[in-house]
Amino acid sequence: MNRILRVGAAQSGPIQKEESRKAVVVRLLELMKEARANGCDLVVFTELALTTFFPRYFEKNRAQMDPWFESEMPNPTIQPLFDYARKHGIGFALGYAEKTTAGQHFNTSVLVDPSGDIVGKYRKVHLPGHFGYEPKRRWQHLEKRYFEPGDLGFPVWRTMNGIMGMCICNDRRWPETFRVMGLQGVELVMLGYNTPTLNSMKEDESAATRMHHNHLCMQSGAYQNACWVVGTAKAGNEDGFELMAGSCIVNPDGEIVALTQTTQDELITFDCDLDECAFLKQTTFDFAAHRRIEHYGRICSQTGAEPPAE
Ligand code: CDT
Repeated sequence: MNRILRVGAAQSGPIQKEESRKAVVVRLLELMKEARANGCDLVVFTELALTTFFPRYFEKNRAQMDPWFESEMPNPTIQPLFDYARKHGIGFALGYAEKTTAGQHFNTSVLVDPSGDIVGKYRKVHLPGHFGYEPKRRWQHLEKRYFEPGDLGFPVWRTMNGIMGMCICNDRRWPETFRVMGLQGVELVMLGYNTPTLNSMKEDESAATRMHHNHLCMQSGAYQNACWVVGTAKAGNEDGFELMAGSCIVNPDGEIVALTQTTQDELITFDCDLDECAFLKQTTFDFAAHRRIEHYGRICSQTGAEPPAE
């Protein structure tokens, strides 16, 4: 059986604060239509794909932020995306802000299969930023205020002829994210990101260095776990704040094989052969043969660095 999956990374350009979910879904549908015209089997949308990146706004009363969240998925506004996917047999991954019936808030992504069913859900584990207002920052990044850390771990799912995983934005910077999925045989990891072009705390860090970090972690995650990685940005100027683009598809050798060229809504595609994961999984990264877990205890017993005494 051929396991070539034509994958689209559907980058979003900026979404302004006033832009309605309905208007955003029209944009996402346009990308989905382009993906269909290009023969895609699977489309990866970005993190918090339905709204502006609202964690940049400080709100003392956090309940006031609830309008940014979805309490159902799908819901009538988002349904057209599910309907289109089902009608044309295209799977997709979509990031959104989730409010549960118990009142919990997560930064979430769902994986929808080509029959339009949600087959996977992931809740962002590594929440960057801070909880309170921090005037020393050039802008705020309040994910720790508005979300709880994900409670689902890093599951993978057998669907679309492969083993699929998801993570979200800051998760890509942590090798543990990819390794936990690698240990479940993951073949394709999908992620969306909203990453400021510059550093709010370090004025002399260049946009090029930050783009290097962006790609470095996805390329190393792909290579070290012998899997495809699809990283989809929300890019451009939201409300005066620049988000980087650089959406890409990375092969299991860690090479970027498709890359966006703009900071707007833009689709890139690639035929990802899931069988290409096998060689590295069976040789250099044959985990069963080569990993030395007797030396990895600190990874799971210690959070912060503990340098030796001076
Ligand atoms: N959305 C997200 O996770 N963004 C972070 C930027 C953090 S800056 C405080 C990222 O790692 O790209």
